[in-house]
Parts: sequence; structure tokens; C-alpha cells
Amino acid sequence: NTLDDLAPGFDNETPECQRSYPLDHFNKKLVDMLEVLEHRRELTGDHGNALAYRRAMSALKAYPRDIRSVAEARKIKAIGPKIAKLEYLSTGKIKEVESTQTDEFTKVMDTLTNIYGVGPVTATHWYKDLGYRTLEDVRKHEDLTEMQQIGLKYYDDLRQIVAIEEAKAVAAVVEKEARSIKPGALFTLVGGFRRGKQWGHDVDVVLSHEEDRDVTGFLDQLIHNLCEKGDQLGKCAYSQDSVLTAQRTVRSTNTPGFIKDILVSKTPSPDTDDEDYKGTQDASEVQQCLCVVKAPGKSTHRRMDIIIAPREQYATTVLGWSGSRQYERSLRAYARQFCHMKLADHGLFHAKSRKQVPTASEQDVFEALGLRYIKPELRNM
Ligand code: DGT
Ligand code: MG
Repeated sequence: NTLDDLAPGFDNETPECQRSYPLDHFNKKLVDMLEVLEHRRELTGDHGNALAYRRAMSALKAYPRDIRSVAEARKIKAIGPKIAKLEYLSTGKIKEVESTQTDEFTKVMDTLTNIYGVGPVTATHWYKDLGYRTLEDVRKHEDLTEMQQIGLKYYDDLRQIVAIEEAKAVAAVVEKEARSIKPGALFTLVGGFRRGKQWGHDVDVVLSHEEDRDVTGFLDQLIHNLCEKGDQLGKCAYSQDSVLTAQRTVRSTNTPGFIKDILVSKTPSPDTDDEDYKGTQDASEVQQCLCVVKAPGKSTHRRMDIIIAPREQYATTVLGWSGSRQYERSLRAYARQFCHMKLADHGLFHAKSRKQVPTASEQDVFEALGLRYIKPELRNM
């Protein structure tokens, strides 16, 4: 076993979703740099290369020691020759990373895409065709979506990271209100905090109930209460487009309670657009409310995702919202390619019959896929 060999314990043939991805790993410095390059490729629409970087980063996160040579890097299947050849391994630096960090395009694109509701495509259009460079330019734009307007309104707050203590406090407000509506409601703080992160960009929670299947009624009531109650408890007057008077697809704004603004409130149902899936078991009943909240006594607004699923879709929804995004992708790809199953937030299904495989827990999902259970703290892929 020389320094150029693969580290003992790392096997190229292990499926991605069966590796352990702890928060702290041995190749942090290199992964951070590759992330800059990956992000840059995404911004310029070079998705193929971005994917190659992501695969390399995933392998590096699971690699049980720091990479010491180009030869060693080359032996890792997910690392292609271009990435292995990067000057990092000899100099500890990557020139493109350094130039990217001072590059105007990247800086402006970061400013623009940090507005909630603005993706790389819109930002590129604004940058290249309309010449936007600052938030002031964007504020003058006439056709901002409601989501983008809310994103601009809370721009500074939403860029600030959330510590786990505050995330737990924010989650506790929702948990308490949910249990006051439905005693015995199931509740999990998901997202990065469930994976052991101490900091995050938002607070994600998933709710359910053992018996009660009315997730829509539950979410409506919960949103209503959380819009009403907050720093100023008590009744409030709702505007015409408030959550009370309109379909929940209409956003409420400037409510006086804990929830300040609602960005999205709907059933995410990609499959119900698919004619083939209509009337099968394979239809999502998961409901979501993506909103902006302010915890009692705090001055900073936070992004929060409140997800509610019926009990039989709860385990897969918790799994789906626990991330990381990359880990979810690898698990879903494995289910598709090796088990002929479809794993989605709303359940695990046989691909052909679309029959749901009952899963009461995350462990059940791994077991049904024939996989070793990977706990959330090791899903930081
Ligand atoms: P953060 O908040 O930046 O510290 O990192 P995470 O890992 O909490 O990421 P976040 O909050 O974007 O999302 C949490 C997980 O939930 C993520 O790993 C994938 C999943 N997720 C996020 N957005 C959606 C969505 O719109 N639909 C579904 N099905 N899953 C989502
Ligand atoms: Mg999150």
C-alpha cells in the first residue's frame, strides 16, 4: 500500500448512497475550492461539468484520508483526469478559484441569485441583456414576481445564516402550535440541522399525524394561526388576499404574526401532471408552506419550510427533506437503477405497478431498497 494507492476502506464499487458522509471530512479545503468551480459552472449553464465536480466532491467527502497525490486522485473513479490534474495537489491552490472570487460576473450573479425566486437563468438575462449590476437595478425592474418582491424585501435578513439554537426555537413555535391544533402530531426538524449542522440558511420541518389524514385542513389551520399569532398576539385584520379569504396558492403578505410572508403554499405534485399517474397510489398528498418567519423576540426574518404529509408518506417526506440534496439524488438514482423502484417524498413505489411499498420509518426505506441504513449525520454528501 503506497501513498499513491487508494486509502484502505475506500472501495470504488460502493454505491454512492452507501458511503458515509460526515460533516467533517479529510478533504475540506479541496472540496471548498471545487465547490466554487461547480457553482461557477452552474451559473454559466455548464451543467455537465458542474455534475462532474459534484461527483468528485461527493467521493472526496467520503474519502477516509486527505488526498496526497495526483496518482491517488486518479484512482478514485468519480474523479476524472481534468479534476485530478488541478494544480491543487502540488500548490494547494487553484488559480481559477482565486480569479473567480474577484470576477465581476460571479459577484453580480451571486448578488442577483441571492434574491429568493431568482435563479441562474433570470440572473443571466438580467446581467447580459438588461445590464443589471446591483439590487437597485433590480428594484426598478417592472415585472418582478411576487416571490422576487418578497425576496428583495428581506434580502439582508435572508442572507444571514441561522444558528441551530434559533432554528430549534423557530421550530418549537411551529411544533407547539401544531400540537395545539392536533395533539399527538408528529414533528421532525429536517434539513441540514438534522444532519448535525450547527448553521443553516433556513429552517425546514415536517409534520404528520398518526390517524388524521386531513393534511390540507391541518396546514390551513396552522398557517392561519401562525399568521395571526406572533409578537403581537390576538386578532388581526386580513387583507383581501389573505390566507383566510383566498385559495392558499395566493400569497399572504405583511401579516402581524410569526409567519410574515408566504412564498409558496401548495401541494407539490409533479406526478399529477403526468397522465399516467392519475388515479394510481402514486400521487403526492404532501403539502407545503414556504414562508418568511420572525421568532418572538428576534429581529431577523428567517426562511422556513413547513411540510405536512399523511402518515404513510411521512417517512419518505422526512427522508426527502433531510438531504443533503446530493444524497437524495444518489438514493433516488439507486432505487431507479438497481431496484426498479421510484423513491419520492410521497413514498416508495414499484416502478411498473406503481404500488406503494409501506414505509413507516426511514429504516424501512433503506431496507426495502436492500441498503445499509445511513443515519442523517452521515448524509452530508
Ligand atoms: P441549508 O438550509 O442551506 O443549511 O441546507 P439544507 O440541507 O437544509 O438544504 P435546504 O434547506 O435547501 O433543503 C433541505 C432538504 O430538503 C434538501 O436537502 C433537499 C430537500 N428540498 C429542498 N427543497 C425542496 C423542494 O422544494 N422539494 C423537495 N421535495 N425537497 C426539497
Ligand atoms: Mg435547510
